[in-house]
Amino acid sequence: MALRTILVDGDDLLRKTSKPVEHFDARLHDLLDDMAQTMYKARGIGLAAPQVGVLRRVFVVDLGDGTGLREFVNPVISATLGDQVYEEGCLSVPGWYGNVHRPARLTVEAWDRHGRPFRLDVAELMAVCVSHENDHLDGVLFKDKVDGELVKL
Ligand code: QAP
Ligand code: CO
Repeated sequence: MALRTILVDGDDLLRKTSKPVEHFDARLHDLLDDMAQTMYKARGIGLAAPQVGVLRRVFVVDLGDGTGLREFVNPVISATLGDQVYEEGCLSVPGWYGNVHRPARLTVEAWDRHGRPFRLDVAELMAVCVSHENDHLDGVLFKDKVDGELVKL
C-alpha cells in the first residue's frame, strides 16, 4: 500500500475523460487500496482515480458513518430522482466550498474489485458523493456546478 499524490485544480488530468477498467487484477487492487489509504489520510469521504492521476473509471467512498468503504469500478448511474442541495468540497479543490444541486436519490450499477456486478440505491449524502465522484470520471469538478458563490473556508 502506498499513499498517492492528490492532484489539485489546474492539473489537466482532472479534466480528462477516464477509460473503463478492463482487467480486475492485482494492479486494480493496488490502485483501490492506495486510493482508500490516500482518502483516509486526507480525511475525505470520496476519491476518484483521476484525482490521483489514473484515468480509469474507479472511485472509493467512505462516508464515515459506519457503513464502511465502498469501491466502484466502471460505475453507471442508471436512474435518478428528485433534487437536493449540499455544500460540497473536494480534495482536489482544497479549502473551497459551494452549494451544488444533485439528484436526491439515484441507482448506481458498478463492479467490485473482483469483477462482480452490483446495483445500489442511494439517497442523501451517499447520493451526493456518488454523483460527485462519478463526475470526476468525466472531468467535471463540483466548482463547475456551484449555485451561487464558491467560498474559501
Ligand atoms: C466529495 O469530498 C463530496 O477542501 C468528497 O480542505 C463532497 O472528501 C461528497 C476535503 C461533499 C459529498 C459531499 C476537502 C478535505 C474533503 C477540503 C471530500 C479539505 C479537506 C472533501
Ligand atoms: Co472531488
